[in-house]
Amino acid sequence: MRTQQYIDREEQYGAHNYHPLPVVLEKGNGVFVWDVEGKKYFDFLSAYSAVNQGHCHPRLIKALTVQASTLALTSRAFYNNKLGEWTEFMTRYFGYERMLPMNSGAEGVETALKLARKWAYIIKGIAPNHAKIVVCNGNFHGRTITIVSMSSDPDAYSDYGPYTPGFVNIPYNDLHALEQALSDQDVAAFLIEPIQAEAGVFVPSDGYLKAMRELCTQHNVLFIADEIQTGIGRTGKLLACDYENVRPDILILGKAISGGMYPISCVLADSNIMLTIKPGEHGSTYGGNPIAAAVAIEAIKIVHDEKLADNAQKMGEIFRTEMGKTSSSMIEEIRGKGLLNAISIRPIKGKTAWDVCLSMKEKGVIAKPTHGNIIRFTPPLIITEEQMLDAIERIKEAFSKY
Ligand code: IF1
Repeated sequence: MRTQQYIDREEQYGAHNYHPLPVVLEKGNGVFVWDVEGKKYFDFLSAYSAVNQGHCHPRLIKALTVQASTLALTSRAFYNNKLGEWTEFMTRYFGYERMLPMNSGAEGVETALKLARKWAYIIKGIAPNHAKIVVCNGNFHGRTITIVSMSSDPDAYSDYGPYTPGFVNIPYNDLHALEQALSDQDVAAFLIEPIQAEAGVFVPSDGYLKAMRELCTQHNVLFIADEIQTGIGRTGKLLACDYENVRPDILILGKAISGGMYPISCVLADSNIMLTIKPGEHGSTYGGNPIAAAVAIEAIKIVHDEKLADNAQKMGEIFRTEMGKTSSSMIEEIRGKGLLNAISIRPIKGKTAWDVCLSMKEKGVIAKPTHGNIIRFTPPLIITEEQMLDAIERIKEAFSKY
């Protein structure tokens, strides 16, 4: 079958909740993916930063297949021999007392919201059902109805009401607005992405994370960091919060904690927060299953052993420097940290970011625009300098058409 036949079949039988680039992938290895016609591409999306370790990493395949052949799922009605190993590994690695495992990033975010509210009523003493959580305009934390209730993007929340109450929106990267919001005694937590990826890779001002951490501490408000996309080496450090040495009270991880091999998310916190949820008050059928434990331990070990954060730092510098030399008048701004980068596109003669992505595809690099005119460039963190320079040449050729 040819590409169009695959696309037509999916159009006919599937839901239409995405508008994918017209490429049908069937194989992945490292930084490369191949389509059904055998064409090879650099993957510059990495499944939205889930495939940091590269496609089909042999160590992840081994961890997945060995565990899947041994014991796949027990549910949490019983103990299993892998979850304790995983919780000990993760809490030691990230410096927290406890971990709660879930599956999707959105489930991790929902878990963090529930912990913040439990803590608000049981520990901080906020009146029942009065807890508020401050979030930023431009946020993206997932797709559940409660999470889109926080969103400022009509595409995310339109026609999904009635919305979950208890959220206060403030501008991103605005300390004065945060200070004002935190003067409300009913605020339980401040939830933020250390870099707003979906919004278009907006990096806050130097010092913002440190200052907001101090404001939260002063006001006895929990700082919740959503590092589902920025974490696990993507920005050139293990966590984006590490750039300013700030420690979230609740840390949410997902995506690359399994290297794209299995849906896994988790929440890390200390006992005074984590133990506000008692037995039977939260859970999930697959949360904390043995396969997730085996894969997630290996995925973090790979990031450590292969020094992927350092590589992301170096390759990201090369990307921003080399792309900065491109003369294309479509390039408005190049921004990012590590290998979480974006280029905002000035439409020219009706040509948009989408057209640039189609041209890049023809040159053997696949990426996708976000919010119309921004192209995100997030290759796997294993990319070598030679591969990065090769991909940059192809990207420049795609831009040179305009
Ligand atoms: C889609 C966006 C990226 C996330 C952050 C939580 C989640 C995500 C910071 C939820 C997920 C994914 C979802 C996917 C596309 C992608 C995305 F464009 F939607 F916003 F990456 F920027 N926090 N992001 O980025 O995790 O439940 O998906 O596992 O929904 O289209 P999830």
